[in-house]
Amino acid sequence: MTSNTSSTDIQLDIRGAHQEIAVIRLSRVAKRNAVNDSLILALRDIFEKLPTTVRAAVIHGEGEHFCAGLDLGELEERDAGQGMHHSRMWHAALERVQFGPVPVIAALQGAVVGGGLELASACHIRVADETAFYALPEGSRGIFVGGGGSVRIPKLIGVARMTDMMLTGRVYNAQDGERAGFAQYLVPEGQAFDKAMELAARVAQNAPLTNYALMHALPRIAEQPAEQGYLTEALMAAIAQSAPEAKDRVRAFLEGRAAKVQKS
Ligand code: 1HE
Repeated sequence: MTSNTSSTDIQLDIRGAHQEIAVIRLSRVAKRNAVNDSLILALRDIFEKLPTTVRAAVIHGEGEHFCAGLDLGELEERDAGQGMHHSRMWHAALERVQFGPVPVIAALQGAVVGGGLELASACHIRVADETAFYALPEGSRGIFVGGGGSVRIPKLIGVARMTDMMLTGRVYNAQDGERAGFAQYLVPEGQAFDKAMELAARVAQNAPLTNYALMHALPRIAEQPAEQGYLTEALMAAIAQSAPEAKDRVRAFLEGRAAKVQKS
């Protein structure tokens, strides 16, 4: 199934026996999946209109690179107001990714740079293969991040590392990137997509309210003062526990019908 959007540079496939996994592919190989305006708007549209059967999403890039960031070829002479609205357009799209209906897993290879890193940072899980590398070339291009990177990237790697990357043009390879916190999983070359699909299948089995709490409550609780955070947590816990599905799952464990936690 191809997405019903105005860009042919991004595709949506719905997979799984119950149509529960959305696979979103950046498909602009000739430009290393650089993101132009129509592509960012199409990404937003996809997340706004995901079928209700979908329980998890995987986003990946065609070819050797995940995404080369903003399409610099379309960086027009913008005045301050236009520049602000362009950045806000990215914010709106990546908000739909982060705070959309389902958890999103990014499969990363090759360049994960600039706006590509901002996109990856809006996802909930990042799986990188050994070819992945991370950079913020905005620093050397005389610009600044504009796709939410200054909010999301420090949450992954810290303000100090991001400052260093932008001041010095430092590039993290896949191993150092995983240690720094860019990706939660590091897999051999060519295996990021399969691993992301495996994780998506697992995520799709969770109770939807649990996934909702992790996507929508956890990041907000983490930003609240502790006393407010504890209250939000208690409310979210009570709502999740009260769902019939939660009761069924707990009963299944108590009756020996559910998997135990296994040592990895
Ligand atoms: C592009 C872009 C792009 C490639 N915009 N056209 N991002 C950057 O500063 C990263 C710029 N790109 C690169 O550093 C490299 O292209 C890569 C490391 C990603 C890949 O290298 P390589 O050797 O595989 O490909 P290439 O030969 O450099 O690029 C192939 C073509 O893609 C070439 O065009 P062609 O017409 O000569 O074939 C490149 O010009 C084109 N291309 N990347 C436009 N980004 C919300 S604000 C976010 C702000 C930012 O993201 S700034 C960071 C932008």
